[in-house]
Amino acid sequence: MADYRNPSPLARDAMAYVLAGGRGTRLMELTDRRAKPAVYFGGKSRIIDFALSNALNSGIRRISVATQYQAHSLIRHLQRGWNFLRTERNESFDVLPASQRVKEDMWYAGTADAVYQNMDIIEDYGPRYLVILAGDHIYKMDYEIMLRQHVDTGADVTVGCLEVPRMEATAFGVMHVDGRDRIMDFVEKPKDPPAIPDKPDTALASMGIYVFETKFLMEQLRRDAATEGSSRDFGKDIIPHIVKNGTAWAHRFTRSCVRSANEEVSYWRDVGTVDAYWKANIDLTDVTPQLDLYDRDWPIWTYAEITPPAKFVHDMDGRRGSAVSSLVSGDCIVSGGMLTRTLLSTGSRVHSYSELSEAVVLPYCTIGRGARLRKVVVDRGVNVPDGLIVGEDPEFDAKWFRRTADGVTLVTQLMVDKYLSSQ
Ligand code: ADQ
Ligand code: ADP
Repeated sequence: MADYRNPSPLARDAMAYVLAGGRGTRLMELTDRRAKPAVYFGGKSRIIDFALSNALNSGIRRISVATQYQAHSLIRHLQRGWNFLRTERNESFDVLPASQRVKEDMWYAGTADAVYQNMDIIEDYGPRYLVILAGDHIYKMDYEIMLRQHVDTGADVTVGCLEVPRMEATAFGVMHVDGRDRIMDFVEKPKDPPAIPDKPDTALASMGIYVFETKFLMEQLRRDAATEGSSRDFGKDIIPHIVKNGTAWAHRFTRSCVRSANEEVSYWRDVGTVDAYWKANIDLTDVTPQLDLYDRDWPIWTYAEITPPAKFVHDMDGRRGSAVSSLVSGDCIVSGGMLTRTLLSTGSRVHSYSELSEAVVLPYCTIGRGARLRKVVVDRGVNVPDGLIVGEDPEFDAKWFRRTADGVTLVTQLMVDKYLSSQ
C-alpha cells in the first residue's frame, strides 16, 4: 500500500481519469436507469468505488470522472461519497458530464473524446501523468507500480493487461508482446483472437487501463480529433496508432499489482452480464472469497448512509430469522426468514417464513412472508409479494422475470407489478 506519510512522487504527479459513461447493456434492466459504474456491488459499494479506491490507495489525489449515460444516480453517489478531495491540499475531484463542454449538443463520441473534450480542465491542474481507468470493473490494483513501470521503460503508453481464455478475448483489445512485454500488435475486439505463443487457449487482453504523460496524450488526442473517420476511442484508434508509430508497453496484472493483497490470486472481474454480476456477488459469501472486502490495507471506500445495525428476529415458531454464509448490510431486519449464501444490501426487510438462497438483494427491498427466492438478483426497492416463488420453475421465471441462460433470475419492481396485475 502507498505510504501516506511519504506519498510517492509519481502518484502525486498523476491524475486518475475515470471513464464512467458506458451503458453496460448486458446488465439488462439493472442499467435501465443507472450507468454500469453506479450499479451496486457487494452490499454497500457501487462498481465505480473499486477504481476510485484503487486510485486513492495508490496515492493519487487528483481524480476526474467522465459521465454520460444515465448519470444521475452515479453523480449523486460521487458527490455524496467522493467529494472530500480538497484543492487547498493540491487535490481535486471533478465530475465531468458529457455535453457541457466543447459544444452544448455534443456527447462524448468515444472514450478518447471523453478526455479530449475536457483537455483544458486537465491541463489547468497540470498533472504530469494521466492514468486512464474504466469505472466498471471489480479489482484491486496499485497504479503506482504501473506508473513506475511506465517511467522506467520510457513508453509512450503503458496498457494494463491480463491473460484470459482465448475465446473470451473477442470482447477485449488483444495484444501481442515481445519477450520484454513491449506491445508489437494490438487489435480491438478481434473475431478470432490471436493466442499467446505457447499458450494456444489464452490471449493477452487489455484491461482498458492506460498510463500516458499528459503532454503526449494531449498531442495524440488533438491528432486523432483531426483524423477523418476516427471513432475517437482509445481501443479502436489511439492505442493502435501508438503501437504502430510509437512505443507501447504492456503492464501485466498479477497478484503483485497490489502490494498489500491478501488474495491468493489476482482478482479482476468485468461483471458485465447478469450471470457474471450475480456470481461475483455470491462468491463473496464463500468462507475465503477470492476478493477480500475486509482487507484493511486496501479499503474500498464508498458513500454509505449511516444506518442502524442489521437485526434478526425469529418467527412465531422461534426457528427462523437467521443467515448463514451471508452478507447482511446495515438497516436490514430479518424478522423470520432464512438466508443462505445471500447478500442483503442496506435497508431491506425479510419477513417470516421466507427463504432466500443465493440471492443478491439490492438496497431497500422487502421480501414478503413465505416468499422463496433462489439464484436471483432483486433490483433496488422491489417489494417481493408474499408467497412469490422464484428459482424453482424456469418457465414461470422466464415468463414474468428476466431469466438468463445460466438460470439466474433478475427481478425488478416493474416486472413484479406486471405479474401482480395479471393475477
Ligand atoms: P469496452 O469494453 O468496449 O472496451 P468501452 O465501451 O470503450 O469498453 O468503455 C470503457 C470505459 O469507458 C467504461 O468504463 C465505460 O463506462 C466508459 N465509457 C464508454 N463510452 C464512454 C463515453 N462516451 N464517455 C465516457 N465514458 C465512456 C475497452 C477497450 C478494450 C479493453 C476493454 C476492457 O477498448 O480494448 O479490452 O475496455 O474492458
Ligand atoms: P440508484 O442507482 O441510486 O439505486 P434508483 O434506482 O433509485 O437509483 O434510480 C436510478 C435512477 O432512476 C435515478 O436517476 C432516479 O432518479 C431515476 N428514477 C428512479 N425512479 C424513477 C421513476 N419512477 N421515474 C423516473 N426516474 C426514476
